[in-house]
Amino acid sequence: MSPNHPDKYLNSMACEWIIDLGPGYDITITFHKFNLEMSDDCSFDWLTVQAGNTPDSPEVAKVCGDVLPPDMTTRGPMRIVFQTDTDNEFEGFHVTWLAHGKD
Ligand SMILES: [Ca+2]
Repeated sequence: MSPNHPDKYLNSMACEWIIDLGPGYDITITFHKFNLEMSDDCSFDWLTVQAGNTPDSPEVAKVCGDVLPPDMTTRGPMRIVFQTDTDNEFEGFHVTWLAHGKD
């Protein structure tokens, strides 16, 4: 969940979540609520999902606005980053995750 959800998130935040159960697991996230400041290139407030556990991991998606994103799955660990700019706060997001063994 974004900080303060379901109340508004704060300005100038950078949050990171790493879901890492080791290489034997895939991770799927499901969005239940999603409302971030909208911009064409998601440069104001945004959430990114990366396949891996480091800042250099490949990006799966970068999302903003108020359209509920689809489920997303990574093979192995997932890194989620939420960043906001200096004005216009919204209610943020609520995400749950599941791990699946590869067997
Ligand atoms: Ca903002």
